[in-house]
Order: sequence, then C-alpha cells, then structure tokens
Amino acid sequence: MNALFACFILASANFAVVSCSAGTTANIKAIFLGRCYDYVQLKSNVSLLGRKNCSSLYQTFEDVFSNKTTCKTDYSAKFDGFFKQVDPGSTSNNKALFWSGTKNVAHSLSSSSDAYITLEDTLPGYIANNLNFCGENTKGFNYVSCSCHWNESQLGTFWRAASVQFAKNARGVVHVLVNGTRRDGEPAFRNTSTFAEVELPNLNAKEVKEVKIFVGVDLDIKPKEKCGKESIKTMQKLIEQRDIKVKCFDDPRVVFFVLCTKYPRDHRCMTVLTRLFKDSDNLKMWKIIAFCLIGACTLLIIILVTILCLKRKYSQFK
Ligand code: NFD
Repeated sequence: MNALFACFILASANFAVVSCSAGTTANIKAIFLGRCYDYVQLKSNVSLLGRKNCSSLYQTFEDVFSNKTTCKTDYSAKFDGFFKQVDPGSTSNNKALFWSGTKNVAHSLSSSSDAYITLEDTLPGYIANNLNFCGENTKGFNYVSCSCHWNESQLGTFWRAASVQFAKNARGVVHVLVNGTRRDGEPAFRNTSTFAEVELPNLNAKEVKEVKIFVGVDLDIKPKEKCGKESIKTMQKLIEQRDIKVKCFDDPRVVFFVLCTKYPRDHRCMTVLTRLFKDSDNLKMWKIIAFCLIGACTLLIIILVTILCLKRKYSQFK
C-alpha cells in the first residue's frame, strides 16, 4: 500500500523516479517539444501559444548542456535565458504547493483541485518532469549514463533554478506537503532537501503571508512525525526565522481524501457498514447470521400461530 510518497533513492514509494545513473531520456527533443506545445496550447488557462516559442525554448535548453560533460560546473547562470523565457510571473497566488518526499501525492492533490499548483504544473516543471539529461563532449547528449552527483549535475542545477523561480513567484498563503510516515529512515524535513536549501530561502517574506505545513500520513501506518516535533519543529522554526507565519496540520483531510480516492478499500476510508461487509469472510459470516435470523423468525411465527390456533380450539370446547 505505501502509496503516499515518492522518493529519489531508497524509499518505498511506488512511482518511478529519475535515477542519476541512467542516461539522457531517449527522444528528449520530441518529448520536450510535445510537452511544451501541449502546455502552451492546451494546458494553461490562457493559451500561451504565440507568447512562448517552443523551438527557441528547446534550443536555449539544449545549448546549456549538450556537448558538455564536466560535473561541478555551475550551469545556473547559463539557464538564466531559459528561465527568463518560461517565467510565468507571480501566478501562484495562495496556490503554491511545495513538496518534499511526497511527489506523487502532491501531484494528485494539485491535479484534483484548482487550489494547488506545484512546480510541475508550471511550464518548466511540466516540460522537465521525470526527464533525465546530461551532455557528452562532441556527441551532444549522453544516452548511456549521467554520472555526476545530483548537486553537481546539469539535472540538479536545472531543478534548483526552477525551484528558485517557483519560490520567488509564490504569493499569499503557500503550502508544503511533507511525509510524516517515511519508511526510508529520512526525516520528514531534510536540511539538504531542495525545499530546505533552495525554495524556503527564496520565498519572498514580503509577499508570502503564511506557510501551511501539511504533514501527510500513509493510510496503513502510524504517524512517525508530527507538527511541533522533531524535524517538523525545525522546519517551523526556520520558516518563522524568515519572518513568515506558519501553521501546521497533522494528517490533513485534503491529503486523506486524495489517498482514499486512490485506495477506497483501505479500512480508514470505509464507513463502519462497508467495513463489516469488506471481505468475503465477513460477507459469509453475515450471510449465515441473516439465514439464522430469518430461520428463527419463521420458527417463532409458526409457534405463535400454533399457540393461537390451539387457544381458539381450546376456548371452543369451554
Ligand atoms: P525530495 P526536495 N539525489 O522528494 N523539485 O525537497 C538525486 F539523485 O527529496 C522538483 O529535495 O524533495 N535526486 C523536482 C535528487 C526535483 C536529490 C527537485 C539527490 N540528492 C526539486 N535531491 C522534480 N520534479 O523532479 C532531489 N532529487 C530529485 C522541487 C529526485 O528526482 C519541487 O518544487 C527527487 O524525486 C518541490 O517543492 C526530487 O528531486 C521540491 O523541489 C525531489 O526530492 C522537492 O525537492
């Protein structure tokens, strides 16, 4: 069941994530352009077609990493041109949803409700989600393996730059979904996460009124972390140090409902009655009980009718 949260190295979630050792995603250009046109023409509320040129975006993107192999290089400045072109501006008023260790559920939440927007619902995040890429000297891309460590890789640099932009654009109330039931030994709030290192420091304290922390909990496991305790306490303090108000919610209903739409047969998602009839063993037992009850009632009626008849007969003889 462990459906709730995706992770990038060890954790137990059931979604595939980008692995750093894999090579560049095959057909990356076609995927990039397809996603870009899909987004600017069909996905965004106001069509961005005409305002965003997908081929020029792809060219800018490719120029940054193709034919280059060096790790440790700071590509962020080179991505500037790309991010200038894709910048949606401050569109995520009260809607920004950051996540850490909770990729899948955060995306289920944002796709099921207009109240939330994740980075992957914006143009750069939509284009790059789950893609892997790295360059290779003279050959363009390396389709076999991307060996740089995340922090020194082009992929990591891309996501950091995307996170900076998304955080800077957040306004009003913002949300962060963390996992209160991680099974990989990591805390719900990791100091080295992109949220901690990049997104939180780039929130504009003048524009962000409040951060709402959602401590999501898998359906089938006891919560390990809670608001005001352990790593969540650290997270709350760090947000307050940025002069931003913070509210924290344990096992929030919005997350619970998203999980229940995915796992409607989990016992926490069922009413008492549906729980009783849940599995075939219970159903069998209830069939036997119902059969016995009907039998007992029929017997009782027969006995009553017989007594009544006997009484009548007896009174006739009197
Ligand atoms: P996470 P987070 N090594 O769940 N975002 O707070 C490798 F190999 O821990 C979105 O770091 O949460 N991969 C995406 C890593 C990527 C490493 C990054 C690492 N050391 C950031 N650290 C995205 N859509 O892919 C991170 N990753 C990769 C933005 C790995 O693919 C989102 O706006 C993992 O699945 C969100 O608010 C993913 O990053 C926040 O930063 C997330 O790692 C989540 O970054």
